Amino acid sequence: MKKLLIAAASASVLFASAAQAEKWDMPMAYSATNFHSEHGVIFADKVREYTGGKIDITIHPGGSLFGGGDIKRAVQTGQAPIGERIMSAHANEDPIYNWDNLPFLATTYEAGAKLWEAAKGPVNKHLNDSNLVALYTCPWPGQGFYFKKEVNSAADVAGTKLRSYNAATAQVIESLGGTPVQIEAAELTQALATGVADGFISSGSTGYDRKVWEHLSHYYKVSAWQPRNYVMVNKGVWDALDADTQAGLQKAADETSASCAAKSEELSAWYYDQLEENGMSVVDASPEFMAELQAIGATMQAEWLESTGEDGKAIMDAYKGM
Ligand code: PCA
Repeated sequence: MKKLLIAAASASVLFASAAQAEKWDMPMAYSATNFHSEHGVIFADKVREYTGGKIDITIHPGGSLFGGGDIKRAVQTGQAPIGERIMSAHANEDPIYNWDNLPFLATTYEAGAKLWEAAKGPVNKHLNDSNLVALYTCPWPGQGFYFKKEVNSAADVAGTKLRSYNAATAQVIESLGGTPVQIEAAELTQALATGVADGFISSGSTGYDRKVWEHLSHYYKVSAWQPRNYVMVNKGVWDALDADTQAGLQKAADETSASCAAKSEELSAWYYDQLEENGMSVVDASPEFMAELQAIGATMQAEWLESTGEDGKAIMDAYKGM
């Protein structure tokens, strides 16, 4: 009888803990070995720890569960409770999300962190209105240009097909006289191999992940902005959590955010070295090309302020006042 009681008691404990654990699938868009995805794994481990096992997240990197372009909708509609996406890819729906893709507004990690501090409030308001809650953001290294040839000015870019990853990169490419082709990082190697694109805008990180030295020869650092990926939760799912679980998730998110940003900064020069070691020329852009890009950046900043009204102005004023 005693044995039976013990068995029954332990079965009910088991049942109780299994019933408490919520299993969350988390789609991510970039390679499993990329530091963003590796931090997704770190985040999931921390969440298990800080929620006492209540939330059990499984990471699905490389667009394997939902392609990059589908992740926001999947989380908004509750098909996935949580997911990661480059935030500025939402700018085709709402220009506010372009806050971190304005060329030459914030070009260092320090400036990028300040800009997010300034942008956080208004951006979170827009996300909440879309049924999303941002848990953490993490910057990519500075953005530069990949080509198959030497490029010294916009005249050399004219007529080339360049891969874009959001509305802002498409605008930069068009302003340079090139033709933008929107392609997910996961499909980039294929696009370069088949001639769908002859180059692209990105950090050293994505060039390294996609081994683009097999198809391209030149990288111009420029480093004009540092777009951020972010991890979002469906707002209904978030609101249904008790306060302790929310606090555990947020603590995991805050720690992951800090370590992911530090890793991004630490790796930025290493990526350049890897591109060089694999035969690419990695250099600063010519003064002429830089001046052309700066003019494009100034136009994009002015247009963004116009299209985002009060919220954009609040972000810009807060940033400039820091
Ligand atoms: N890599 C991502 C976005 C920014 C970056 O550095 C990409 O190219 O898709």
